[in-house]
Amino acid sequence: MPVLQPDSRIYVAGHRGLVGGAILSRLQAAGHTNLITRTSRELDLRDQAAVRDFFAAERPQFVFLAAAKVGGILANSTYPAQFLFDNLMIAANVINAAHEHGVTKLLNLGSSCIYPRLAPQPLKEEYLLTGPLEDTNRAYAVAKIAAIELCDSYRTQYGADFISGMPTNLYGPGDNFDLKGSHVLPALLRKMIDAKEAGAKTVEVWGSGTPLREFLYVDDLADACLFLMERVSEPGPINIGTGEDLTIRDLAHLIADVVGFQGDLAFDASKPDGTPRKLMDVSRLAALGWSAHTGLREGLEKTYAWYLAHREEALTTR
Ligand code: GFB
Repeated sequence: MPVLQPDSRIYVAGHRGLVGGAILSRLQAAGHTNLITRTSRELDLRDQAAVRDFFAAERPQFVFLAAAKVGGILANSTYPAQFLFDNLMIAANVINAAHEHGVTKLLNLGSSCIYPRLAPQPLKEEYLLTGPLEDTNRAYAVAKIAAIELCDSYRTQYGADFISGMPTNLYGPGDNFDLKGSHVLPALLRKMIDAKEAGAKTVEVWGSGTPLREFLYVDDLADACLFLMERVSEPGPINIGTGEDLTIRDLAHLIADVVGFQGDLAFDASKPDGTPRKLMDVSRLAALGWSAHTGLREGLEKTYAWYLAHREEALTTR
């Protein structure tokens, strides 16, 4: 199994995003000095020729594929063409260039929304492609499933050591706090902070509040990514989560408690609920020796503190 050396040439694709940023920090903290990054302005990963040239020039040995067009339920349902096209192109270009330029190992990152909408819970890896997907993120999910298939096909045909980690819903410092594009956790955190500061009496929560979601703190994910890179070499998705979920209503109450917002919640039934539940079965990763360690309240408190300290950056970089 290839091991990351302090001077290994490691490319983190998507280092400006929530996931890539956490992976980069984790690698720096572990003493890795030969880290390769490009902003999307410097390198458009949808551009095949540019990606090929980049790999030819930089010759990375390890690749963390954390670059993606991502967003919450509204962004996914409003821009399906972009979510499908951008993510297909990014995955195809990076995975193919990694093969052509002899990358030792690549970790492709996906999402729990790859599993069928009504799959049994918790979601086992083998449920992939056993039923219809959730409508609100079908385009994104199809691109992420294609990326897993690419990794597996390059493994089958060429012996490439490309693996796929599937994180549950993520959150943490560096998240997207734009209310139209963000996921539920940063959205509610921001709305409650704003409401508390403005003395508002209610905060709007989309949907019915009954869907269940699982949340993983992004530094735990970064830790899992390094673990997978060094210990796992097998086809198919590998779930990364906490194994615990809660309703959106309970999440809203927990965030209100952390923030100190004492008003009411107003549920907006005109907004979609999305999939009723997507709890990861994390027994495979647990059997390999990894489990999450940041509790939801602790992670929320850290994210809240980060947001307060970096509000301008959080609201202007997107
Ligand atoms: O996090 P979220 O946008 O995405 O929404 P998904 C989760 C749930 O929270 C839905 C509700 O039931 C939303 O209706 N919700 C309540 C809110 N208030 C809000 C709010 O203010 N903002 C948002 N965004 N939601 C995404 C997929 O699904 O999850 C992606 O679209 C990806 O493809 C990602 O898989 C992890 O969990 O429903």
